[in-house]
Amino acid sequence: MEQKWWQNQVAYQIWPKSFCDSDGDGIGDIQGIINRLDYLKELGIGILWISPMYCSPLADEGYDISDYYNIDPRFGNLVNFDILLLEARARNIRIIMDLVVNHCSDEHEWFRKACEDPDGAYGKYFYIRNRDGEHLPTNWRSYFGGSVWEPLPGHPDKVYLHYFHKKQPDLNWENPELREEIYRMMNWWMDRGISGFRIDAIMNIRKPEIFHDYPADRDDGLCSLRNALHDQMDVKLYLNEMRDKVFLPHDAFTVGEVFDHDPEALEEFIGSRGCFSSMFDFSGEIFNRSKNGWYEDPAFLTPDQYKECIFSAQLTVKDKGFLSNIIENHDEPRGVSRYLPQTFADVHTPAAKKALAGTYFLLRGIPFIYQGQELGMENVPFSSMEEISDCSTIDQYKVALAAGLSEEEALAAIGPLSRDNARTLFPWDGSENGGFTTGTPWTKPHPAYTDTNAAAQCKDPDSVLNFYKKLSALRHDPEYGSVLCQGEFLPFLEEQSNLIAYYRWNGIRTILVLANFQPECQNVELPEKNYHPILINEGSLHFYDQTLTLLGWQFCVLEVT
Ligand code: TEU
Repeated sequence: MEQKWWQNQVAYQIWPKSFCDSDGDGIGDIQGIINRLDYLKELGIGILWISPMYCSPLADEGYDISDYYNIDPRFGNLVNFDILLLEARARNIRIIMDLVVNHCSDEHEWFRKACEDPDGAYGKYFYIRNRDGEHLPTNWRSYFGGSVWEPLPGHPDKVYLHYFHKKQPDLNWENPELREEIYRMMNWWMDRGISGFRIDAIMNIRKPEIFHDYPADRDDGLCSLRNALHDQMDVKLYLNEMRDKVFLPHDAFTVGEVFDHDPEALEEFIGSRGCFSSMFDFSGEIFNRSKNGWYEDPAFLTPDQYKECIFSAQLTVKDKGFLSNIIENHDEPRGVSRYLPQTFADVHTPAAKKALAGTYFLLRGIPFIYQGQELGMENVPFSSMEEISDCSTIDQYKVALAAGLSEEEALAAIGPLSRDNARTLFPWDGSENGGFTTGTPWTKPHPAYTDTNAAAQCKDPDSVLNFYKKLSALRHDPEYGSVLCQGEFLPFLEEQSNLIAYYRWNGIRTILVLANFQPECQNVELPEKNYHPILINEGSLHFYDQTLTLLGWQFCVLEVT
């Protein structure tokens, strides 16, 4: 596969509302990001994905866009944005924007015009259908709960389609005019100097050719949208059009939020002639998902389950393309809370957090760090629904209650999975509100911010943050960078429980990554070779001939010669 500028990078995701507030209004902003670019530079970041900052009523925290060509005043303006681009470039950091084009906001001009004249040009930008009395066009359930159909404002006889929130009407991608509008907008941002896009919910942009009901799968009489996704028209047709009209001419880096794809079609998504540069590996995030709602999903994975997920993803992709590897994002709980289960006593130690960090970071692909992950931030211990603001979590709480859970049980079920876990304020230091703002923050800081914050960890050479810096540095290392970025992935001792071990190999160098995912020591029988340590999370290594005894939660990277 041809080498590209983005393959050796480390990427970082910012959720702007909670990252850094520069003007004291309690909401993070672009100037706040600019103020923290040196921090990101030191962390070794080369690509910065910023969650949506476009104008938005924030019904879904910016994933409902009312003007694609402007920055929401809460975050700043286009001048701030241009300065951010320049300041980032000066530090060799490229910015990618979040592209949310399955839907826009119901406050977008297009939707307002569609409401004024549903039969006019803008009516064709959306899916508007006549309503047959009480009967809705289909029984599909929105991702955020309830029917996907909502009465069209001003037209009680009509309904419009929304796969997500009712304030997020789906855009009609079958309309070539709409597609051209979107490509024009994307090129406008590319020409402004961004380097690509993270592409939101993209598998949803095409619908089934014929809209019809599917068997209901819950008592609400509705059915999962997975049925519609299964029957959708070929999504790659428009993704390839997007690639040809926007990505290729700009040599963009693009990472798709791809769910439910056909594994056979992997190369068409991320192969050398695929529609995207990369796509996220969500195998750990979607593990054992319940049909009844995500409140029933497992709150954590055992190390062996986690290994099964990441190994199978790696072995499916092999060298066909580059996955983007994550342990968390703005939609997921904190990685350390999900993959370091509290079934182990005292599991959230720096050693264990570093072991998890090293394990996912050195997989083949592009490591993404979500803000605060590099500090080892944990989930929020929610004690009441009043602390929850995410629309999807509120919906799932209701689903759990409807399924018969008590209020206490419902809160306990959604708490460890809520999207709000990752959306707390970034703890910059131990001062009031973690140094996030000089004003009153829009939400409470994480209760652990006095212990877990960037300033304290910068100073501590053994901190989780400084370990992430070492991991980043390895990707740029003149000796090891090439094998760690491009080399093949080969499982090692896959059957050994609570051990996650793999080789990276490029025909020139062989690297062995070993992580002991348990508090007890664990012996690893190594083939007869020489092993030279490149990185250890904590302690020293204990070799007895070909046996390596790893301490509890010990992680190491060895060169094999
Ligand atoms: O998430 C998409 C999303 O919610 C998926 O989990 C969805 O369930 C999937 O497409 C099912 O196959 C993105 C954003 O990351 C999220 O924050 C937004 O709320 C959402 O899109 C709507 O824009």
